[in-house]
Amino acid sequence: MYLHIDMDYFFAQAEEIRRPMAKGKIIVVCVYSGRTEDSGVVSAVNYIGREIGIRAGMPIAFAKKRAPPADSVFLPVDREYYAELSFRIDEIIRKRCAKTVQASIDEWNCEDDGGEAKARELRGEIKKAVGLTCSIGVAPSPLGAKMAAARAKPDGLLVLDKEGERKLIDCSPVEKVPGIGPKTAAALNEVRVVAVRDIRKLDPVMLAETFGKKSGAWLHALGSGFYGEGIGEEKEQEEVSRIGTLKEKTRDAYMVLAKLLELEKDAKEWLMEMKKSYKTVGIIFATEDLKTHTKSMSFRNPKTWGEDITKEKEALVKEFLSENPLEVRRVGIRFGNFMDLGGQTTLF
Ligand code: DCP
Ligand code: CA
Repeated sequence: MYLHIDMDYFFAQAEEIRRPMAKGKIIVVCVYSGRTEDSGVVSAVNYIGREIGIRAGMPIAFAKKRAPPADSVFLPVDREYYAELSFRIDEIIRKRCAKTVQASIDEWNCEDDGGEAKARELRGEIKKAVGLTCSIGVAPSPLGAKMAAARAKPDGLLVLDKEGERKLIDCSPVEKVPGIGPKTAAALNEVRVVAVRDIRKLDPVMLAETFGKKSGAWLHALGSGFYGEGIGEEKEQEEVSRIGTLKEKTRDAYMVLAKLLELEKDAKEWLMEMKKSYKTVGIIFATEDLKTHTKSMSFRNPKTWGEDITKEKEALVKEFLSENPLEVRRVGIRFGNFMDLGGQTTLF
């Protein structure tokens, strides 16, 4: 059996438990861009907030229009705190499930014979040790488990046997299936495929022609009730980046480079801790029109965190400024294409 564990309204619940006063209020966790007081987007919202239509991804100003000020709390994201909670939850799960893959900051996939009893134990232990609720799906396939967890939300548990899993997936609208993106869903809707079971009437050759061989075959299998197995391997982090907002919009290369130096120090600390060297460096620019651009370059030989890359950064910044006439609002630095020190490439 597979278990899928998904924390409920994770960032917002994390804020709730360290602010007992906010219990019962609408909690909106925000990524402030710093441009004006309310510019930025909603990152997470609790279920009371969702009842009045506040959603992740929505501009903060929209959310404020819906939320009565006396009953709501708007907070900035505190990623380190959430990462710390995530780490503690990860430990609890790994102690009880040998085969575990963390799928995101607040989701885990496990292969475990404990089924329902194991899921109850996990929900209890996580609540007791960390104070957070989660929802768990248990099913014969990883996809079924994930969809069962979504159905069980919030603070729920749904256990499916083969037949229950088939029913849930068959009846699900295609856009609700993890792995089917909005474009694929729209294309399927166009040929009157609304629920997963409708995919069965499509010709597999046509599916392969429209969506490519791999996705076409996957869709055909999905429609026919084959959901695949295995929770895969854990992915290594492939890059590290740090992004920050400039004190003011600027086109001054030295203002940009000063901010980059600060961000670079932080990113390089991570490289040092993880004992990685890198072969590519990229500079990210967010211009006043809210577009993001990246300039990057690769080194023939891997660089360690101790090596100076001032010249390269300067060249990238100047190149960008000469090509783009707009002012820069935010900048970032990204290191990628890692090698473990010792020369072994960790990727590919
Ligand atoms: N997140 C974000 N921006 C998004 C979506 C999510 O910053 N557009 C962050 C905040 C979420 C966390 O990732 O708390 C986990 O994402 P989920 O999609 O699992 O959403 P929640 O945990 O908030 O809610 P749910 O109870 O529906 O799982
Ligand atoms: Ca979640």
